[in-house]
Amino acid sequence: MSQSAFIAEPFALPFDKKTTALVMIDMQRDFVEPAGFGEALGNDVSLVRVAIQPCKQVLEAARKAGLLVVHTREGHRPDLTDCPPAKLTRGGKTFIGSKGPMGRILVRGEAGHDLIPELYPIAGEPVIDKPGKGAFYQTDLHLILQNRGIKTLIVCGVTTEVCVTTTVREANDRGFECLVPADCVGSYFPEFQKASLEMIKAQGAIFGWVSNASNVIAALA
Ligand code: TIU
Repeated sequence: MSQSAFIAEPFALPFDKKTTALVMIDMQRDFVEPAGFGEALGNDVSLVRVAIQPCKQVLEAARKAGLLVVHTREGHRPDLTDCPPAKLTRGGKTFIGSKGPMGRILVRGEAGHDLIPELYPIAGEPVIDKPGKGAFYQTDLHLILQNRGIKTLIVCGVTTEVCVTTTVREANDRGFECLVPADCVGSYFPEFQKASLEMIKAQGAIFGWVSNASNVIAALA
């Protein structure tokens, strides 16, 4: 047994490397680089870019420790048939599917939809294409985790209050224990970042644990 524990709040989280996976949420050019969906919505992407280096360090530690690594991408079919009409128009404007400097926004196969080079998947790491905010909705993520006997998830990525916590809340309902390293998740809104992290660990870890990159790296070493 390789049972160990992550230093975390509100208390330490025991884990086994064999049953732990790293889930990297939507670290796509459309959210993290200028001129993508994030910026089209009126956000400053520099606020989420601070998570890139800590994510890279955790990704490298997870690979070295032999963890299952899963990446997700939010996006849609080129004909947008999988995009709900209510999602197509935000703030009265149409962004998804429209042409931007990195191709059609949030459309699969376009440059902006791709994962950022700093965190690019390597062979053997599943990439989950998801049409929604949560990584389980209309995807085979649960099946992939279940087939590998995964019990614990380290969840990183963007944005903290949207796709990260939607995924963590549902993962908790599905029986997974979720650890969120605070410096490995990013938000365009500092106040949402703070509140989202507090919500996860409140009430005795109501739907997860919060830690940081250095604690995760130390526990995986
Ligand atoms: N807008 C925003 O904060 N996030 C998203 O639209 N998607 C993800 O969080 N990936």
